[in-house]
Formats: sequence, structure tokens, C-alpha cells
Amino acid sequence: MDELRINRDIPSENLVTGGHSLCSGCGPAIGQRLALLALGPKTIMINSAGCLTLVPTHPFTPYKIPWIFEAIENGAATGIGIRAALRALGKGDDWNVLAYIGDGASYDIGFQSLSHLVERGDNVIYICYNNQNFANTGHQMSAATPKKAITNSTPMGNPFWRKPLAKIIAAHGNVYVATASVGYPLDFMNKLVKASKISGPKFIDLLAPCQPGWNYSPEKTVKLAKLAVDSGAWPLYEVVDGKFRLTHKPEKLKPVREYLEHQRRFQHLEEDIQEIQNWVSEEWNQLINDNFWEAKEY
Ligand SMILES: Cc1ncc(C[n+]2csc(CCOP(=O)(O)OP(=O)(O)O)c2C)c(N)n1
Ligand code: SF4
Ligand SMILES: [Mg+2]
Repeated sequence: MDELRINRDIPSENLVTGGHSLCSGCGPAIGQRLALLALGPKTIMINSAGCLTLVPTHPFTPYKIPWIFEAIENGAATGIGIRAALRALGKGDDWNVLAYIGDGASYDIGFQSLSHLVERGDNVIYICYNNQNFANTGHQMSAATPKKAITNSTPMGNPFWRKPLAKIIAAHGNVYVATASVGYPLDFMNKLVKASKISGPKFIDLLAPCQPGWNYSPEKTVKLAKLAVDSGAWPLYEVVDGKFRLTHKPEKLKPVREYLEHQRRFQHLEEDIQEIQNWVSEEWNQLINDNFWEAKEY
């Protein structure tokens, strides 16, 4: 099947059983469920040190698929190794190797390993579940934290620009790159359906709100993940064979204030909100004019 259609083709087999120790409203947990629904049971999943490795209680896991927990630097390298092991066992590309790895691991500590995976061209789906902070260690800033957001290591607001990881990975060439959001499940799952058919590296940066890290009330996870996209703060796109394409184009963007005001990590902002609005609008204008490489990412 090339594309999943709502209310018609969504697979019903949930590959995560009940019960986990994550926060209520955990965005990364929603993203993981969606990813496994899209990819199906012939998937081997890797999680590196972070919140998602809290889910299993060793030696048990809640997954109905093979799963491996590895060191934070090694998510991509583990994917390379599993693909090599599958080859040695004579098993083919009908198995998905999925690295579902945090932003701290992807943008920062395991960046080298991710770059190497893409350079080598191994057939691995790498999803960065991007909750925009080092959550598991107490919500420190990562290179994915947006500028001006409060974290426990940036109490006055993050002074740095987010690292443009999707662009950096796309610049390697010969890689499928996409952004996604847990607020737009069909867009995300369809990107995975497409990715699973491409034999080579795939990188998806998945926005996944983190209730205590972003400091909002837990029932708002999906609403925030939608508002991020609808305000232009998290554009949804893909880069295939070096060609950029927006996959979701709101007719009119919502004011970015509507996205920020629910999150206490931005509660200190007053006139700075206009500055953020200007950055987001500027980026959006570049993207709708296909100037992907010029657009500065918020
Ligand atoms: C080399 C190394 N440095 C630091 C740590 C401590 N550590 C464990 S989990 C974690 C947070 C990872 O953040 P991220 O990848 O964003 O995942 P999240 O916690 O947000 O799920 C850190 C820093 C580690 N395990 N290994
Ligand atoms: S701290 Fe954030 S990422 Fe970790 S379990 Fe809670 S909501 Fe999920
Ligand atoms: Mg994180």
C-alpha cells in the first residue's frame, strides 16, 4: 500500500501492550505507538538512553516486536549492526530496522553516529523523537531546544538557535529526510510507509511534546503538536532526492502566540513573542518559496 487513508487503512494491530511508566500525555510515547502501527510487526526497534528506555522493566518489555536498549551515543551504530546481522542471517529488507531516539541523543551526544549511518547508506529508519530537551535527566537544554525556551539549564531562556539537523542530514545526500508531528498522525505514518520502501537511510524529525519539560497540562499534548504546525513553528516537509516539499500547507498560519501561551517554558516572554513571530514568519516565507536551504529554523 502506498498511502494510508483515514478511517480506511489504519492498521489495527497495536504492537505496544498496556502499562508503562511514562508521564500522562507523553508525546514520544504517542509517536512510538504510531510508528509501530505504520511499520508493523516485522520491525526491530532500538531505543537509546532516555525516557523511552523507562518503558520496559528488564527483562520484560511491553512490545510485541524485538527491542534493544543501547547507550545514548550508539542508536544509529546499533541500527548499522542489526542490519549487518540480518544480512548475515540471510534475512532481507522486508524487516524494518527502526532507531527511535531522543533529540539529546540525535542532535548532541549521538550525532556522530547518526552522520555515519547516513554516510554509509545503511537501510535504517531513524526517528528522532524530538521533545526539545534532555528530559530523562531533568529537562536540560539540548541543541533541539528552541531559542528563548526555559529549561533547567537555561533558567533565563535558551540563548542559542536550534541546530538545523534536518538540513544537516539532508546535506549528506542520498537520504530520505522529513519532519513530522504527533499532532498530524496520518502525515507521520504515511512518511513511514514511504520510508519503509526506500532501501537506504531515512531520517524523520518528529515533534513530540513533553508535558513536564514544556510545562503544560497533560491533555494538551496533541493540541500543542498541532498548533506548532498550524503556527509555522514546526513546518511539515520532506526532502526526497534532494528535492524539498512541504507536506502540509495551512492556508493561513495561526499566530505563534497561540502555540506559545500554553507552555510555561515561554511564560517569561512579553515583547519577545513578536521577535519569535518574525523568525517563524520569515522561515515560512522562505519555505513556501522553496528556499529550504536559506530558511533559518526556529
Ligand atoms: C554519554 C552519556 N552522557 C549522558 C548520559 C545521561 N543521560 C541519560 S538519558 C539522557 C537524556 C537523553 O535525552 P534525549 O535523547 O533527548 O531523550 P529524552 O530523555 O528526552 O527521552 C542523558 C543525558 C548518558 N546515559 N550517557
Ligand atoms: S519527561 Fe517528557 S518525554 Fe519523558 S516520559 Fe515525561 S512527557 Fe515523556
Ligand atoms: Mg529529548
